[in-house]
Amino acid sequence: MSENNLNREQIEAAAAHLEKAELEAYEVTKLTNDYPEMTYKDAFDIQWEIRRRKEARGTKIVGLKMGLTSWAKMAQMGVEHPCYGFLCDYFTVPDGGEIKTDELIHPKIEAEIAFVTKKALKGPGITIADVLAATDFVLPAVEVIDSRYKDFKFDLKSVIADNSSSSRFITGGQMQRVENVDLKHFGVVMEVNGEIVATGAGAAVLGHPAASVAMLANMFGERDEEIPAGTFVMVGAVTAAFQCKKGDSFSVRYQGLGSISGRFV
Ligand code: OOG
Ligand code: MG
Repeated sequence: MSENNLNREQIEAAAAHLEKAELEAYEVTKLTNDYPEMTYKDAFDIQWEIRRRKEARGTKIVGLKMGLTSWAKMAQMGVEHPCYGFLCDYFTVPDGGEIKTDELIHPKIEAEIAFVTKKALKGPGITIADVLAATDFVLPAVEVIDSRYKDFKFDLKSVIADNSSSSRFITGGQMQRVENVDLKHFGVVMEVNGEIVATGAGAAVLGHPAASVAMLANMFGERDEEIPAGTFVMVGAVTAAFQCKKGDSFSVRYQGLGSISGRFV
């Protein structure tokens, strides 16, 4: 992995700046405008510093996510490599629940699938097979992303520093053992206000959703971190994300895995 160009003070200042924008729901310019020299290592260090700040205040980390793992998402955002982020206790919204639009900037919803691990995974060298063997069960998830950047526009380093736009998520539907789901072929239908806005299949995520968890374990390995047993991991949106506004309701149906719904209030 690349080295740092930013010093510790700059990393802490950038983390405080982005976290404030998240907590108070306002837009900022993308971080590479402020720090053109920042490296990927700096970007990840800023994300991990945001995580450290939250944990120090008692926030619990309840899972991890991959982002930009489908061509639909990479094309939509103009970014050509996946990224990861962490999920906090206060990000959770119950299935069928309400998302408070005023707490967010310009939210979009994403249809995802999540893995729950039963064994630790640590790269390098983690494969789809390792992930399947380490998976307790899979279940549907909907992510609400909310980039802190103006007009939802960014580059890869900026989005990594901003915890990969993580904001809210819903999980529910039917859990399944991996051997009972055709992970590549299962279909997903996303509806907003009763109209279908996107459809997709599991294979849209890096060819196989488990490849996303493997990539996460390998990226974590570069920092000497592991994905602990019992971790909830969202693999990234199967389709392009869909922008929602106050009053919108949505429902995502997952072939053989039930559905998830919610409402922006
Ligand atoms: C980055 C996060 C993308 C996904 O599932 O692809 C993401 C973004 O598009 O803002 O969570
Ligand atoms: Mg996502």
